[in-house]
Formats: sequence, structure tokens, C-alpha cells
Amino acid sequence: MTRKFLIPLTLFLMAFVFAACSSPEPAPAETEAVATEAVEAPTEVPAAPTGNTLQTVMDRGMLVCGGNQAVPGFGFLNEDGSFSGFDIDYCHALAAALFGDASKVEIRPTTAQERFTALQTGEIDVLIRNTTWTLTRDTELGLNFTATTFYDGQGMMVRGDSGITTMEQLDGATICVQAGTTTELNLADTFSSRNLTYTPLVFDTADEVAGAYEEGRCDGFTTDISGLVSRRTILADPSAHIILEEVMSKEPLGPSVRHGDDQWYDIVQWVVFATMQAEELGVNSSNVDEMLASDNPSIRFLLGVEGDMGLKLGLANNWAYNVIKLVGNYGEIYDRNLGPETPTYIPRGINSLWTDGGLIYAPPIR
Ligand SMILES: N[C@@H](CCC(=O)N[C@@H](CS)C(=O)NCC(=O)O)C(=O)O
Repeated sequence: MTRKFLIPLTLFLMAFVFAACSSPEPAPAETEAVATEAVEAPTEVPAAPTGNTLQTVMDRGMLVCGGNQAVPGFGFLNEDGSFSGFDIDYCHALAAALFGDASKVEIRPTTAQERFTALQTGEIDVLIRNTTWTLTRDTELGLNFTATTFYDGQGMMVRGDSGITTMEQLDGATICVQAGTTTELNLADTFSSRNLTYTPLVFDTADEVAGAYEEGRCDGFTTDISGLVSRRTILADPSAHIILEEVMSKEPLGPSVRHGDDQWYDIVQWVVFATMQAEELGVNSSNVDEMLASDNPSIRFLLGVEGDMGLKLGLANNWAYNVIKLVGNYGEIYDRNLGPETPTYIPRGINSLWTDGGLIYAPPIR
């Protein structure tokens, strides 16, 4: 069969896949005021982008990064129109590796529902937006998750004066949750496995979920713990809310790309690994110039002094030097957005380097 026929056939098959994905999940409990169906897949067949993503991005002279605008510390649209956060810094890190200029990136904010279609259709080159790596997303949605930048889990926020401290006390409660997320499904699993009932109040955006919770329309607000820490900072009185100790799920968050472009996948993946490797080697944005003279082979490979690692990726050999110099290593990116000096402080915990007992581990750059 020629390529000419393969492409329409692929699109035809994708139509079935997406049609199948769009069937709503069975309602776990009586649903009230459902704003949208609990689906992650787009309802229309997206046009498959063609070509080589690296070439497209370089020709455009700008990376288009799918981000978030509503989660302070991860992806947030500031009053001055700029974006900031941990995920946004990874968009900048990728631009630094590609162009030697961290500003050559346009952040395209996406809601939970929109994000996968934006990637599938080629509207964005990469999705870096508190997105959980799951098997279904990796297969049916045609994504490839490149690395985990933040190991998270789902949590539950309640009003401090409610007296609620355990999930069991939420039996019969109304829970605010966002559509198109892993959150909705985990919530159903957690409650049903314990024979607890609840009424979900489902909304399309984080602002709507938080607004309904703040108005007292629900007893609990559930999302990734990072999202709860983040959104609590912009509630009217953050100190009036607590996050329960219990963690409902695993939520490994990280950048994803479209299926079918291995070189682009490698670039996004190794940019993330370079930030982790740099932290492990003690290379940061302040000392990276001195480190160019290091005789440690791992540092020499990382910074492009030896080994042509950049060329192997299709980039310049100083790709990781630029990432570290212009954006920083993993620890610097973490601290800038989530460190003790920020309103969205989240202790490193399992996001510590493996050498400190955490899960942050990069394969060797050599
Ligand atoms: N990690 C989960 C949840 C991600 C998610 O979309 N979280 C919400 C709540 S914090 C969010 O970012 N909302 C922002 C928006 O839609 O504007 C997933 O990948 O499904």
C-alpha cells in the first residue's frame, strides 16, 4: 500500500479510536450540574501534522509550548501578560536548547480538555502542563511522555472548620472536580473501593472548580496535590483550608509530544534529563562557565566540551550549557517556583535527586 493511501487509512482508523474514547465513563455516583462529559479524547478527528517537528520549530524561529494559565507555581498567566511556573520554565529550557535563547517560546494556555487535541493537531509542539502520564494517553491519545518532571498524587482539600480529616468523613459529600482529568476517575475509584458515596460537581476549568468550592457548593475540592497547594494560595483565605493527608493516586507529571517523531521526543526528553544531571553534578546557572574547564568527563559531556552530544540530538553542542546558563538546573527550576521562598512551597520529598533518596534520576549523558 502506498503512503498516499496509508495516511487516509490512518485518519479513518483514528476516527474510530477517538469516537470510542469519547464515550462517557459510567457515572460513579449521581451527577449534579455536570458541565461536561468525563472524557479525555477529542470528539473530532484531528488533522495529523506532517513533517519533522525540529525542522518546523527551527524554521518558525519559535517554539510553541502548550502550557497552563491557572496553576500558580506550575503554569500561570501573570497580570502583566507573562507566564511563569515550573512547567513554563521547562518550555523556556527547551527554547534555550533549540535557539540558545530562552525567550523564543510562545506559551499557548490550554484547559484540561483542550490540551491533547492541541498537541495532536500540531497547534503546539510540546505539552508541558501538569499532565499525568497514563497508558491510555500514551496509546489511544497518541502521546509520548518524555520524562517525569514532578511526581505527584491526588489529594483532597476541605475547609479547616469542617472537622473533616479523613476521606471516610466525606461519605455522602459533594466534591468539586475538573473535567478531562485523571482526577475524575481516581475520585470515583477511591470512593467506590471504600463503599463511600459522593456527588461530583464537574467543571471545565480550575477557576470554576475553585469558585464553586469557595462558594460552599461542595465539601471537598480534589485535584493533584500540587494543584491544591497552588490553588489554595489564590483562595480568599488560604489558611481556612486544609489538604487531607491521604494520597489517592500516582500522578507522574511531565512533558509529552506526539507519536511518530523520535528525534523530537529525544530532544524534549534529554533537555529534562540535562537539568537533572546538572543538579546531580553540581552545575548551576552561576557556575556553569567555570564548569566548562572541569576535568570531570560527565560535566564535559553535559556541557558539550567533549563528545558531540548536542549534534547527536540534532542540536548545537552547547544545548545543555544554554539550558543551565539561561534557565538553570532541576533544583534551581524547582526552587524558583516551588521552593521555600515561594508562596507555592512544596517540599522536594520524592522529587529529590535519587542521590538524596528521591526519584529524580537521569540516565547518563555520554
Ligand atoms: N494531572 C491531572 C490533572 C491536570 C489538570 O488539568 N489539573 C487542573 C486542576 S489544578 C488544571 O490544571 N486546571 C487548569 C485549567 O484548566 O485552567 C491530569 O493530567 O489530568
